[in-house]
Amino acid sequence: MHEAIAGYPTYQEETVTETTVDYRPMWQSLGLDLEAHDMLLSAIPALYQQAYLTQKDRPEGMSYFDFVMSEIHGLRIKELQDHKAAGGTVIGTFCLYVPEEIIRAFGGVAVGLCAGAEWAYDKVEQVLPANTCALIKSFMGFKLGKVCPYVESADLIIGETTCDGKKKAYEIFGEHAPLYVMELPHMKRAQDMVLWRAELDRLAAKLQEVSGRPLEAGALAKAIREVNDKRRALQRLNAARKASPAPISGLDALLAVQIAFYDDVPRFTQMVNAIADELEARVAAGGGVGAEDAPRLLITGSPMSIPNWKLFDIIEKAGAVVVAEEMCTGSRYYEKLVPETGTTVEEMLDDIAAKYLDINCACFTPNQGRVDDVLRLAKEYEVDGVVDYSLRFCAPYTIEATSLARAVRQAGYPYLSIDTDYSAGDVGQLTTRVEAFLEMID
Ligand code: BJ8
Repeated sequence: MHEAIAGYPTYQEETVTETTVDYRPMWQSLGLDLEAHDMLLSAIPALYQQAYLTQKDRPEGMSYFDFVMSEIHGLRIKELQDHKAAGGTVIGTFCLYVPEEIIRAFGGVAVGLCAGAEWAYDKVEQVLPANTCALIKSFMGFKLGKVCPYVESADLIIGETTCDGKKKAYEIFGEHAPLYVMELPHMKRAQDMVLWRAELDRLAAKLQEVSGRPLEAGALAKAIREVNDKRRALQRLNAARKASPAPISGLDALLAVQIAFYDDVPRFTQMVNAIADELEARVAAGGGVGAEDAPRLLITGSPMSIPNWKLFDIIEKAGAVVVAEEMCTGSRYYEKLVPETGTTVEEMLDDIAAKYLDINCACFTPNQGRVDDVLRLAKEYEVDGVVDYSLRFCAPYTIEATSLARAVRQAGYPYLSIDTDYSAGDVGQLTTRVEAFLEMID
């Protein structure tokens, strides 16, 4: 059991199936379809149990994330309602390019809304082509099916012009929710930075309108520090994974980043630092997860949102350990920090603009930075192979797989390309492919 954390109840080793508070009135007041929501909530514990609670040698600190998962639609949503009642805002996002620091500086709580499960596809396919990527269909399904209390809590949802699928889906999504779209350039030249920097001013003006507050330098500096602290904690946790044996599974490391998108920032930072302490002690003692000679893999590609644990689960149940992720639910999220030297709002927005445009998403062209990052991480984490994961029908990542595969193979690493969605229908086939890949590595 962990020490009590300021502002959060002490908790026991609870499981994801235990609920002590009746949240139904809250869900009803948010307009959820309670019957459909019950079905969703009854499915997640089984998935979590199968993927997470069957793992051996988990760090003790992961019990915090077990608890957070058990309260994903409960206590955290209650906290968001309390925050709103106290005059704050809840701002939904779908992409790494939306700066959380600016949202926080306006008294907002940023919550990631990308979803990792198939939901209400019957409704979704009335408005989107069936051959749309699972991430887009999923967020649309959670909205149309009225099962996401995060979407329904949001005062504003911020979209962005990344891939064509998202961009066009937002036009439909915006008919159902308060949506604002940022224009993200697709190149990184000087003129693109000018456009992007102006977009941050537009975003600030929009958030000022929604929150009723001005943007103050002190609040922005504090938000930059807090979000940097969160990223630094994740850097520590992930640096420990360079050790062999790895002190934490890829599944658990993935969960930490997935939860980073919606948990309370200072509390999350504190708990991740506690896990990092534990991992560093484990490494010093030579302890770890998986077999001594387990193949070490790097995964790169499309983001994986809760509860999309499918590929990690298959890989780790097949005997390998994922030690690094070049993904938005991975290193792209925590590797780079905003400088803490800015003193004026203008300087800080310049720094934020530069940090965010430096993310290497396949929506950009050219995108050599992603290749460089994959090769650098492969070397730093001493991996035995690279798995390139694309969501089916995602043109940016599936097309970029060609040049990435060439670079990875030229650098001497075995490479496996996986193209899948959120369904369980291909688990058997993926398992066979992963096992064959691991045999080849051996
Ligand atoms: S910064 S990866 S979060 S855009 S998988 S919806 S690209 S068709 S998610 Fe992403 Fe931001 Fe980039 Fe990250 Fe389109 Fe592809 Fe679907 Fe995607």
